[in-house]
Parts: sequence; C-alpha cells; structure tokens
Amino acid sequence: MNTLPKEEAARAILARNDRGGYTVPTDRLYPFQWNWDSAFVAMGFAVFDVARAYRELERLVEGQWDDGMIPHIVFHAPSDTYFPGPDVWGTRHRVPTSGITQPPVFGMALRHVHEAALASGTAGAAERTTVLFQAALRSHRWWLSARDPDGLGLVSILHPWESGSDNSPAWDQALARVPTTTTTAIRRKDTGHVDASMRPRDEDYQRFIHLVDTYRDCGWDPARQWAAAPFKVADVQMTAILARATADLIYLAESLGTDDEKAELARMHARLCDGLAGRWRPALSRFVDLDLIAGRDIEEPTQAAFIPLVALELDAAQRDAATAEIERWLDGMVVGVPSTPAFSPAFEPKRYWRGPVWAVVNWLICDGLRLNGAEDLARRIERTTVRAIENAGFCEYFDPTTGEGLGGDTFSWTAAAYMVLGR
Ligand code: 9YW
Repeated sequence: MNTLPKEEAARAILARNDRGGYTVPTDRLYPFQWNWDSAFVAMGFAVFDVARAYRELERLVEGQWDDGMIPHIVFHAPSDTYFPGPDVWGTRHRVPTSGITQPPVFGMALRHVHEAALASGTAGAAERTTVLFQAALRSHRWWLSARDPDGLGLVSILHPWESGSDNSPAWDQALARVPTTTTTAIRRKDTGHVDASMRPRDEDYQRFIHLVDTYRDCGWDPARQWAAAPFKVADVQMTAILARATADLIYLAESLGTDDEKAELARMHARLCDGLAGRWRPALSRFVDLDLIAGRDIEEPTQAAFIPLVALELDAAQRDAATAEIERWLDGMVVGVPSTPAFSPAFEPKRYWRGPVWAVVNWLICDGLRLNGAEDLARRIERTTVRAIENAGFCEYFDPTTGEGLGGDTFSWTAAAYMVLGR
C-alpha cells in the first residue's frame, strides 16, 4: 500500500485527539465525541488499525438512547471549553448526551470497517460487527418512526445542528421563523477559539438555543417534539445518507442478519429511495429540501443538493445534468466543492457552511459520483482536496477561492478524509 506524504501527520492527529477509544473532532473547540465525525474517523482508522476503528463506533453506541436514537454528542468526560454542555441539554441518558442527532454515516462506516476487518483477518470481526449492526438497525428504525411519521420517504431535521451544516443558507428562511428568545443563558465558547467572522452569527445561536429549550421542554419525547417543532425540514442530505447506510446494512445482513431483518431493511431502503427520487428538480439540475412548515421547496443551492448520489443511481440525463452543475460550482475555485456556490448571493467563502469546502462532504460527493460512473470528476475533486490539505494542514474547512485552511486546526475527520481520499 502506498504511503501519502502526510500520512504520518494524519495518524498523529488521530492519536492526539484520542481520548480513550473515542476521538474528539479537535482539542478545545469540540472536546467530546461527535456522531458523524466518529463515523468518518472510524473509516480513517480502518486504514491502519481496524480494532481501533471498531472501538470508535462502540464508544459512540454507549450514547445510544433506549428509543434507538444515536445522539449528536456524547459527553464522555467533562470539559468547560464548549457550549452548550450537558446541563443545557438536560437529557437523562446513562452517559450524558445531547438530545438531537446527526447524519447516520454510522452504517456506511460499519460496512467499511467490517470489510477492512475481513481483508486484514482481524480477530472477532463478525461478533463486533453483529453487535454494531443491531445498534444501527435500531437507530434506522428510530429515524423512520420519529422523523418520518407521515411516511413521506424523507427524514426531517428539527434543528440545524442535526444536519451537520449548522448555518447553511438552506436554513435561513426556516430558521428566521424561530424566535431569538431563550430561557438558557447563552455563553458561546466557539468564538474564543476561532475568529467570529468564520463562525455562525449570534442571532443563529439564539435560534439554535431556542430550539434546544423547546425540545428540552418536551422531555425529549420524539412525538411531542415533532408536534412542537418550529423548524422542520425534510432534508435530502440526511435522507440520502440514511438510504445509503441502509443499503450498507442490507449488505451486512446478507451474512449477519435474519431474513426478517433483510426484508425490513429492504422496505426501508425502497421507501427512502422513492422519497429521495421525488426531490430532483430538472430545472435546477439538483435535488432540493422541503420545508415542512412552509410547505415549500428550499431552493438555496448548497452541497446537500448532490449528496443523493451516494444513494441513487441517476438516469443518464440526470447524471449528465448533475455533473455539469457540479462543474459549474467548481469553475474559478482553487478547491471545490463549495458548501454554497460562488454565484449564490449567500456565498461567504470563509464563514463555516456558507461557502467553505469540507473534506468529508467531498468524500460523500466523490463516493456518489463514482457510484454514478463519473470517475474522472471524482478523482479531480479528490486530488484538489488532498492538495489543499497538504498545503494548508488538517484544517476544519477551506476557503474555495484561495485554498486557505480555516476554523479549527488538527481536525480528526480531515485527517481521516486525507487518508481515504488520497489512496
Ligand atoms: C457544533 C464537530 C461538528 C460537526 C458539524 C459542524 C460543527 C458545531 O462541528 O458543529 O457545535 O456542533 O457543523 O458538522 O460534526 O466537528
């Protein structure tokens, strides 16, 4: 296996962010275990240490709720460098956790780690995968019952933090309807670590915390939250990741699951793929979210538009249109794919999810492009991503117009992405 120029440095970041079987996204700014970060990190570990990759997923599952939800943060050990901490969430799980979730990359990661275990002859793989498969299945059941109660074939987010793309322009209109009043006192810590101009605005945080207050008042009960939610978006990025993870669980179920589990997963998969396929907009050459409260499409262009490629086989016309649209977003950029394209009025090349490039987003987009036969474009995006990391370091995200590294540095998922995309 070839070694990348900065492979040792990437491994050193994972070692440095290891807190005992789980990995923090980066020191101080994010001092706990984050859900989708850990799934990507597990795939990074699988390159050189499969046992540790399993451990990452096992530690995340320590935070799984009895109803099946895998929370977005597991607070394994105290830290006062992040807001909002466990006291604000007020959940009552055995291990303190947040009360919302994040994109379920877990199932994708589990298949990836399982295959790496088989390829390397790692002992105990079938047993470890089986336990984690059951956890993933429970979480997928939660997704469909808690977040698609009306059977749309699309799962919804009730908080922008759930999407993983906190201040995306996609949420602007829906979030504007959320009041800025909070019962919790807001004590931001993030702007003490990273320049405020690269972070969400104070008003965003007020609305984020208003939502946390609202759902805490619902006792974190899924049905009560669904009824009370002032923010409810059926998200194509989330649905696509769930559909793809479901396909990966179907693959694992072939050797590790029962016939009933296989049939259940196949039904879930068909429902999600149908829902997702209905979100393609030929006039825009991309997929769009649905604001369930306004009953309207969300047409703001963001990276989420192309994530459905990880789950769907597009027909030739759709594929050509989607790849041409991605090319348009890359035009004039040093590194792509921008989280918001430069032609959008909302584009801010340094502000978090409003323009910057995220290595893990490219990971998903390239995976989807490959599944849809667009190998050349996938390789081009991967190469520029790897080059940006080699030039700027393992930063949280990158300015697409300059390649400058931004946000937190020494980021775990950027290190994992480097090792996987560079191969
Ligand atoms: C927050 C850890 C997380 C990521 C999210 C990203 C950011 C901020 O950092 O969230 O306070 O949760 O938006 O995708 O998982 O890297």
